[in-house]
Amino acid sequence: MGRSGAGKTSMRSLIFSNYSAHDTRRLGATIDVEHSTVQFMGELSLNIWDCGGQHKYLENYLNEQRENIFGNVEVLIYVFDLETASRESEYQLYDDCLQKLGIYSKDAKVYTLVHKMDKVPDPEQKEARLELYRQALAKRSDLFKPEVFGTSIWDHSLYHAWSQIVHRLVPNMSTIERHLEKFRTLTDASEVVLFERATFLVVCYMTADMSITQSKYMTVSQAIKTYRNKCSAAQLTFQSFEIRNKNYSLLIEPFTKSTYILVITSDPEIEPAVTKANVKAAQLHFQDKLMI
Ligand SMILES: Nc1nc2c(ncn2[C@@H]2O[C@H](COP(=O)(O)OP(=O)(O)OP(=O)(O)O)[C@@H](O)[C@H]2O)c(=O)[nH]1
Ligand SMILES: [Mg+2]
Repeated sequence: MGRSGAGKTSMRSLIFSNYSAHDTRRLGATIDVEHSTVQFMGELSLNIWDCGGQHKYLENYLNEQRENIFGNVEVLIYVFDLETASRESEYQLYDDCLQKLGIYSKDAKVYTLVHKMDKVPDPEQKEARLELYRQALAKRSDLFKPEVFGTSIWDHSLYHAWSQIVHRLVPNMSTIERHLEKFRTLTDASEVVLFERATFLVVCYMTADMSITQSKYMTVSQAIKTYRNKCSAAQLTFQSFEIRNKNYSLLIEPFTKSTYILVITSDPEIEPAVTKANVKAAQLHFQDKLMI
């Protein structure tokens, strides 16, 4: 949800339909609501409602269609355009949406994305602008405690936000995390990451170094997705990826039906062939036992 031109269809197309950031310039305004269903992590079906943000549609969502639009919502993603002409009217619309959500889906989770952050190149100013939104939004939504992310289709910030969103939707996440950590320790890997196959969003990661944060892997998501699009434009298929130097070896391989795995080992004694054999050995376990 969000005003026309905020970037809703662009982000959906980047994450779920292999668009590049450049391709989004061709998108027209969304007419009414565009429904799509994507399979995610095996059994999970995501029903995405991309609600066109032109005034006439917004009026309709908040009035005649309110129960249809705001009923049975699991997650509402509200997209603010950083460059909006009138922040007050934007906040008003946001309040109206959350008020309807409070009536029809009070258990929904709300994420607010302050989008087009690339328009503010200076990192300090970026953070200051985001903080303004955080403070304003914290005052407004007492029923929902929205998480606020700064995003842009031009960098990995969009992958960061969407990975957080879908992470919460995968039902058996804690079991997957436990098994991944076991795999990591058994194979002496320093870092292991699972990516969803189609979107390349980070599903979960395990690392020996607790100071590593998820954003490190978002750059990998963005890079691989971009590289994979380039491969398919050249009618080639991306298979796997390997780097080896004196400090570490890194491997990205297809893993289960719905995931890719990234394994980093820092022990020079461990040959990449051994890591590959370990990945193969774990494949069936993750696929059959965890159904992913
Ligand atoms: N600079 C910049 N432009 C963006 C970004 N995301 C989207 N855009 C541009 O914003 C324009 C509008 O994007 P859309 O995705 O069609 O907007 P929308 O929210 O779906 O609009 P409606 O369908 O009318 O509600 C497009 O030209 C995109 O290329 C971003 O992160 N940064
Ligand atoms: Mg749209």
